[in-house]
Order: sequence, then structure tokens, then C-alpha cells
Amino acid sequence: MPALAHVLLAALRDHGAREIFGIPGDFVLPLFKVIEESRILPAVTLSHEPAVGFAADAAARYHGGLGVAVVTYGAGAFNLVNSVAGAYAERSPVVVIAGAPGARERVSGFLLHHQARTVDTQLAVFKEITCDQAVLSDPATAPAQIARVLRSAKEMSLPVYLEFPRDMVDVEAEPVVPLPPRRADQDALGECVEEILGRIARAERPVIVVDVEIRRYGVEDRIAALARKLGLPLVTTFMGRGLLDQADDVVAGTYLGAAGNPAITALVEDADLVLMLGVILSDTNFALSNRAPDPRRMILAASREVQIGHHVYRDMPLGDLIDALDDRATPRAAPADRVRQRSAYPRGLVADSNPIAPSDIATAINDMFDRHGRMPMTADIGDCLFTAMEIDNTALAAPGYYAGMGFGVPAGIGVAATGLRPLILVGDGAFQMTGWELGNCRRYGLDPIVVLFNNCSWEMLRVFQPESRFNDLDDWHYADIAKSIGGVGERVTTRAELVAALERAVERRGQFSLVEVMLPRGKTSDTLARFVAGFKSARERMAG
Ligand code: TPP
Repeated sequence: MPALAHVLLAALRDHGAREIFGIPGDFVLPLFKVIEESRILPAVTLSHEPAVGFAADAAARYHGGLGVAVVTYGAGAFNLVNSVAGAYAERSPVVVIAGAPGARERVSGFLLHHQARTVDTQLAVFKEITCDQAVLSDPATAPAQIARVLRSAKEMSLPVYLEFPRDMVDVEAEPVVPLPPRRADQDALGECVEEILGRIARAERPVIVVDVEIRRYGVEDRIAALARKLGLPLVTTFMGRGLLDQADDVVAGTYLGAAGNPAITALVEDADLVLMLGVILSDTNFALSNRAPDPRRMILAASREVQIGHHVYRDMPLGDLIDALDDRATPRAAPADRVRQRSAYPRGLVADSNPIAPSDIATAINDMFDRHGRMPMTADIGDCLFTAMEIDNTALAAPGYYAGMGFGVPAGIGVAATGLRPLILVGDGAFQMTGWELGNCRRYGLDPIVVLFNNCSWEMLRVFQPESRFNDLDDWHYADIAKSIGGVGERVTTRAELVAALERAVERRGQFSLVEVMLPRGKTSDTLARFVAGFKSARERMAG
């Protein structure tokens, strides 16, 4: 029989994991040895566990399989909590594998290093932010536990937790037999689909709104086909920006309520039926709506449930629902006036000696995409994410709902580890949190392009509270740091320099490129300016 560590690694691979991110410690050293020597999955080590979680999360978002984060007991695992909380909020299936003391150590009578309150505090903390957990302390039951937990991660598209005591690594165990996916009840599915198609047939101005679950469950192509067949306009949410990047004919734009393109806002707010597929009903997605959500004109399929008006169908996997809708739908002509409402993204930046405004960065990137093809992106939270709304609809991983800073750079490294070359958008505040992780690119031959929005400011906070001086940050000259950690940095202050630096970055392969864009304090992208104005007036409306 194989060793339990091999059993686990093979099961991860068989359930869709493609790589491992981690940081070792004594409680996982034996497991890391097996990871390295077995070569079942490639491993990338980073510098700080929050980055491990972000990288694993982003890799899962991009390849649609499982993300894997391997960390040591306590000090390592607790460092991962925020990233895993974000993955939970944004429905990303990250498998946390945390080392733990062996059976004898647990009863030694000593407090163990890295232990917080009790030896099981780590498990208790992760129970709150994962959808399934197992402690692999018994080789007889471990394979079945692994099968159950990994199926949960895939079916719920949420993080899970596996605790691996260090004395279990070499213990023999049976291989894991994957469990079959749980399908929808066919009668319930039939009824649900008839009801949805009936509602669409009666609607005069129906629209589809999509969000991240459609990528998590691998149904983007099928939804694009369904939208074409039903002739329905389709928009993404803010969180869902970058979805259906291969279907420009289908995506009208991104719904940003009062902050967005008025034609797209009208498409959603004047609709008499909104078919929400895989949508998170979060404030960042909908708080800027000019109209309160009305269940009577909404169908919501998310988290394996379908809510129609005031009733709910449970245990409805999104894939089963989309297949059944496609089977039974009859083609419908698209109303000509509604399909034409498409977002156009700015192009043609004048490469002059004027200072750079945030929205200029979007224009420069669109021009660059026109010359070299679109790149997949990651973005941090900050004005860079709002600027991303002015860039073509290219694949994007960003914390649009959880809004945790520090995601952008390590997420980009996670995407790069999947074999893609990402464009990373990040603010200087967020870069201060996790930017150092770029120093790990050289070891793995990764060459992401980083566009750093350096406004020497926590600008997103300043827009809400301009009087506070604590929002002023120092100028750290980030481009100068790049060389010493294995990359090439360029600092740009004019539009001509920006265009030229981006061009050089695209051409440069084999090391990371950091384009540090100097921006004036107090100047945001056009989208963030509208977003803040909308947010403030929504807050006033609620207060009044
Ligand atoms: N800490 C975390 C982990 N996440 C957060 N969202 C915050 C604090 C609060 N916060 C939101 S935006 C922001 C802060 C501190 C400032 C971001 O600054 P920067 O990355 O420079 O981007 P900018 O706002 O200047 O565009």
C-alpha cells in the first residue's frame, strides 16, 4: 500500500489540483519532502503565508481545478486565515493542508510550539471559513475522508481543510476513490427549468447577469451559447468582471449601477426579469443600484439553489441547470435595440509629456492589448481595480467582493505558475503588503508584468475621508527595488514614458517587469470617482 502522503497528493491531482503553494515548517517538513521527491504535483514556495493563500486561490480561479495551500501548524496556518476567508467569500475552492502534531506529541503534557489555546484551536478556526474538514489521524478512514472533503470543495466551490499530523506521512493507506458528483433530482430540475423558461417567454425586457460561480463551475461557454440561443443581453457583475472574456459578442458590459455605463445600468434596472446566474448578492455588486432588489422580477441561481420569486429549489448544481435550460429552450430572436448596448473601452492614448491620470493607464493597456493581444490580469483592491473596469473584458482575478488588500501580486504569481503570463495591477499601499513576493519569480522562471499605481496614498480611503493625513504614504521608489529581487523596474511620470515602458515590459521575457506609474494624490480613475459619488448618495438615501 502507498504512504498516506502519496495517497493525498494523488487524490489532489485526480480531483483537479495542478500545483501546490506553500511554506514549510517542522510540522510539515516530512510532507514537503514527499511533495518534492514524488513530483506528483509541482510546488511553489513563497515568502509569507497570506501570499500562499492568494496564489492558491487565484490558480484555482484560473484553471478551474482545486487550489492547494500547504502550511505548518499554528503560526503558518493562522497566517493563512485572511486569504482563506477571502476565498470563502468569493467561492474559490482552496484546499488547506495544515501540519499538526503527531499522536504522541498531543498527549505529551507539554504545550507545543505554534499552539494557540488548545491543540485543536487551529481546526476550530478553520471550521468557520471552510465548508468541510478532516483530521487525517487514522489511516483506515483517511482515504474516505479525503474523498468526501475534496468532493465538497468541488461541489460547493469553497475552501476545505485537511489537517495532516506529522506522524502520518509514511503510514500506509488505501488509494482514494473519488465520489460521484451529486446531481439534481430530474423531476425537480424539469419543473424548475419549465418555470424559468415560462418566465423568460412572458418577459418583455429580460436580461442575464453573471458572476464568478459560472467560472468556478466551468459553465461559461454553455452560458454564452444559452444567451445566444435565447437572444438575451448579458452583463457581468463587478465581482464577475472578466468572465466570458472569450465571448465578446455576448457580454454587453459590467453592471456598476449609478457608477457605470448608463446603457448597461438601464439594461439591468429597467428589466422586467433578471436571470442571475452564479451571482453573489453583495454590496459591491449591487449597492449602487438605483432600485431595490425586487424578488418578483428576479431569478437567482447560486450556491446550488435556484430562487424564483419567493420559492427555492434546493440541490440544483449550476451545470445541470444550464444543460437542462439549453435542452429545452427554443431559439428566440434578440431584440435589435438591446443587443447594441455594448460598452466601448478607451483607446488611443496620446504619448505626450503630460502627467499620467489613472484612466490613462487603462487606455495605454487597451492600446497594448491591440498591439500584442489581451493578457490575463489580477488586480488588488484600490483604484487599480476600478481602472480595470475601463480595460477590455479580459480574464481577471480580483477581490471585488471581499476587498482584502494584498491579493494582486501573489495572485499574479499564482496565475503565472499555471503557465500564463499575467498583468498585475496594484496600488502602492497594497504593494507594501505583499509586493516582496515578486522576489520569488526568478526561482521559478516567472515573468509577470506589474503595473504599480503609485499615488503615495491610500487613495480609496482618502476619497471617503479627505481630511485625514494618515492616508499620505511615503514614496518608496518601488522601481529601484526590482533589480535587487530579480526583476526590472521602471518609474514613469509622463504618458509617453508609460507607453514606452509597457512596450518594453511586453518584449522582456524571463524576469518580472515592474512599471511604477507616478500618479498625483487626490486623482482617481473616472470609474472610482463615479463609484464613490454613488456610494455616498446611496448611504445618504439609507440614512434618510
Ligand atoms: N486592510 C486590508 C487587508 N484590506 C483593506 N481593504 C483595508 C485594510 C482598507 N483599505 C481599503 S483600500 C485601502 C485600505 C487601507 C487603501 C489602498 O491603498 P492603495 O493600495 O495604495 O490603493 P489606492 O487606494 O491608493 O488606489
